[in-house]
Amino acid sequence: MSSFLRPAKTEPNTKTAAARIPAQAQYRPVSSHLAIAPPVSVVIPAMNEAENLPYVFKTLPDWIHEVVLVDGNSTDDTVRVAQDLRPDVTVVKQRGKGKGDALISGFAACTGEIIVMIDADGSADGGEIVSYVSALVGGADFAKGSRFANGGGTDDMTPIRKLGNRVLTTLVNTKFGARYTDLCYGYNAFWRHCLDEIALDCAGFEVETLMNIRVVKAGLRVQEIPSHEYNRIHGVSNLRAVRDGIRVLKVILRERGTRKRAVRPAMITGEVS
Ligand SMILES: Nc1nc2c(ncn2[C@@H]2O[C@H](COP(=O)(O)OP(=O)(O)OP(=O)(O)O)[C@@H](O)[C@H]2O)c(=O)[nH]1
Ligand SMILES: [Mg+2]
Repeated sequence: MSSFLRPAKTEPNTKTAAARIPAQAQYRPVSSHLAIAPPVSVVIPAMNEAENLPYVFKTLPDWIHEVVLVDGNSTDDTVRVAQDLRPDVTVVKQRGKGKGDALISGFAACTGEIIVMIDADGSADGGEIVSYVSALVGGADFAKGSRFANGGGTDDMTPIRKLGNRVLTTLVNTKFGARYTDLCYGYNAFWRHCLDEIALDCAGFEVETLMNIRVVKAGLRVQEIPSHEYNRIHGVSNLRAVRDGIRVLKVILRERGTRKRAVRPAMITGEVS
């Protein structure tokens, strides 16, 4: 049997995620339990993560289409280690500064239909990618990781960060009519068409918040995926709770609270907005 399968024919309803996939897309089997998957690009922002990359790359499924590593002008061996581990890795040299700037550059370099964003510090398990992809193939536009949905968890967050995240999550839910359980989390996946609808324009750690707000405002279908965040393996966090919390708050206050609701063809189990 060919390892490439054509997607099943869908009704010509442009509101469904499946209807937005190019007809010529070629799908690869994932496992005996999940038949097909569109090409999946994994974007990894990395700044001085050479010691962590072996752990991260080891967890990535072998059926992904490509890995795009966005190097934040690392002064260690981040790029060389990535290329040694995976000779086919696409390395993007970041021009500006910050995680948001890195992700925007990385997304632009992706050639897959589905884009997964995952940190390089060893806190995320690439084995969860199949859950994200399943949600997207099942009809969601945006699969959003959550450490606080049933089945999720975190070893990494301090009580003060949990409190800050909860307050900011509540603020976004109230202002934008979302039902998120986790706002500031870097493990998410989406169909590439989402990029046109959310037009990202931020530089720092507020990027996830901006994405989460704009997907709701655009009326996209969001499904939360329970995810476990492990401790960073080596090195120290680049996040500063107060500085970056204020940046997140500014984004929330700056974005208008009006929502453009799309007509939905069907409800999805676990849908949150
Ligand atoms: N390319 C690039 N990557 C960055 C930049 N800032 C952070 N990153 C990466 O973004 C990911 C998340 O950054 P972390 O410093 O772990 O911050 P965090 O995960 O939000 O915070 P912790 O939970 O404390 O680890 C890591 O893979 C970093 O290497 C940057 O300016 N450029
Ligand atoms: Mg981290």
